[in-house]
Amino acid sequence: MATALMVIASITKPEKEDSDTAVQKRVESPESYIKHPLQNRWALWFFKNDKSKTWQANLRLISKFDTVEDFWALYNHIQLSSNLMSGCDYSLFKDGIEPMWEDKRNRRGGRWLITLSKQQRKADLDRFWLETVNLVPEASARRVLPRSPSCGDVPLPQLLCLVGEAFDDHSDDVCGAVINVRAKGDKIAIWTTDYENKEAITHIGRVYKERLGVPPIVVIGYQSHADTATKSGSTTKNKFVA
Ligand code: MGP
Repeated sequence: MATALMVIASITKPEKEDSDTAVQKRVESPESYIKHPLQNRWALWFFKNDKSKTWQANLRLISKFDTVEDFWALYNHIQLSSNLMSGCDYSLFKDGIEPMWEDKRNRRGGRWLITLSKQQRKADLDRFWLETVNLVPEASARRVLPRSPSCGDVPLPQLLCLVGEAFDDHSDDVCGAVINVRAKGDKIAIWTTDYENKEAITHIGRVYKERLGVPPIVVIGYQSHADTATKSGSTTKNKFVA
């Protein structure tokens, strides 16, 4: 009997050690099961141009997220911008700010606008948008963004390894980002809260241009929403350029 017990003990003991070690390993690497929090919760909105409805009625909230992992789960679940019909938009805004001029955080704000040629839809649109939305939440990420497990084919190796604080002390000025898919040429913009905050705006514009890899010779402009909403021609005057 004693021998049988000893045999059983010697068979079962390593198993117990294995499971102890496994538990210990799990405790030692919380990175493997704790999601990476962002400092802000973000909301993704979709706009579909239905001419029978008002502009605001065409705007729909898709989902909110506040971790890096949930951002990627959402990003990998939705259509790439280049596959959307013309007239559609995605907007990614801090939770609590609606992606429209009328929101109190946008009323006195403006946007850094990237206008793309028709040819750039294929070459640049999706990677510019991914870089933009990474830049926006990343500005408030508490830690290094882990690489997306399912985005190995994203053609921008640097974008997933960027460390937070993209806009340094000026991240609070960022309200969100918008992509407009349009037959005449697509647009991507970062919206900020106050067109008089020159320091924040110029810093954000410089970092944004650099991150997108826009050549120095190409000028990007910042326009107030008030000017955009009341423009009479096809262009709005720039308050700042980068
Ligand atoms: P748009 O969708 O920003 O650009 O604005 P688009 O389609 O390229 O048109 P363009 O005028 O820049 O050449 C199109 C129209 O949508 C605007 O003229 C407004 O009528 C309406 N619109 C756009 N935005 C961002 C808002 C908004 O924030 N609030 C309201 N009320 N209407 C808006």
